Amino acid sequence: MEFSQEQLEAFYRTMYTIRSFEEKINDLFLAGEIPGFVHLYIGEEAVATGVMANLRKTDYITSTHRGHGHTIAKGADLKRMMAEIFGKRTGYCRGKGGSMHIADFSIGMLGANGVVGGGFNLAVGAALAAKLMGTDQVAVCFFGDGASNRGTFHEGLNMAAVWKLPVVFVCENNQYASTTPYRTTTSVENIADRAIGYGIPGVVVDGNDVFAVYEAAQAAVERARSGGGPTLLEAKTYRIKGHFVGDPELYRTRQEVEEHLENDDPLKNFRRQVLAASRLSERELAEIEAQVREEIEEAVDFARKSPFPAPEELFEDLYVESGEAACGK
Ligand SMILES: Cc1ncc(C[n+]2csc(CCOP(=O)(O)OP(=O)(O)O)c2C)c(N)n1
Ligand SMILES: [Mg+2]
Repeated sequence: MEFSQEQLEAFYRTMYTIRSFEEKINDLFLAGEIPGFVHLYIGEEAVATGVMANLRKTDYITSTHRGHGHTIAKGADLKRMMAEIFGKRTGYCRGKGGSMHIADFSIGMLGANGVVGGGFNLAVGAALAAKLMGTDQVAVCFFGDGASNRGTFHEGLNMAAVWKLPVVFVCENNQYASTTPYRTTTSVENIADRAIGYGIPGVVVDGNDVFAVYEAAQAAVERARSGGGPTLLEAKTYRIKGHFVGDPELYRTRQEVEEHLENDDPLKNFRRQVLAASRLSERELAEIEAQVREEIEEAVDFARKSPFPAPEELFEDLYVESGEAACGK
């Protein structure tokens, strides 16, 4: 394991932050404190963590309806995220966007997206801008197995390949698109196999292993940054929770979920590996966990104490003025 102590701690801190932030969201949603709809990323933490550890603050990402993990790993403020999910005025979109619209342009986070497959052309556009302006920024597009069957996937990959744009397409294959197993809707064994059709590299990686994701993403990001063009990276992972909080999950058995929990939980995998290699101790891991839990409690407290937007703010921030962004100000 050639990772530094600092890197190992950072991996665990990010994965644990995503996990506990979302466990909290799950409980608060069930307690009726959170309005709207929430889709949890629990089980997929190694993907966002391993990819984002290769990015700079100025690099771009596009996200999905399941976007909390991407947003946290890109370095967003937990208080503003929590407040937005609560629908409060201090949130990223002043409480008018909720879970599926969190964006923070100041850290290159171009937005969660309620439109499945809505991120492809945003990422391609951001990468085109970077190329035209001669910066060495990279854009990473996160999307699901279901989104890979939308037309925007094919349009985005083709254009990025033809113009050799600095994009990394990261498919989070969590086995399901809502209630539908990906094998019943997808024409290929691996979504990464579709890269052949666009003349770009297609790579399959174990999405439950943060080290494997980090290494695969490193190669793809370097290739994009150095002018080599796009890569399609498929991270095989598993959605441990329902499609949304409240999903009755009639399309899979409890036994299937339990098996994945035992064998494929990225946090458990990480702990097993670092403890076996004596790289981090139980005590060091517990210290990180305690710090993270405190931060999350502070975020919940901040969100609870924040006001809701006033009715007269309803029509504010609907239109962008002078090129200024409405979200992520
Ligand atoms: C264009 C569009 N079609 C359908 C939906 C409804 N929908 C929301 S999530 C989802 C499944 C997406 O599956 P996948 O891309 O695998 O992402 P996952 O939920 O597994 O993370 C669907 C069909 C939508 N939001 N947008
Ligand atoms: Mg999916």
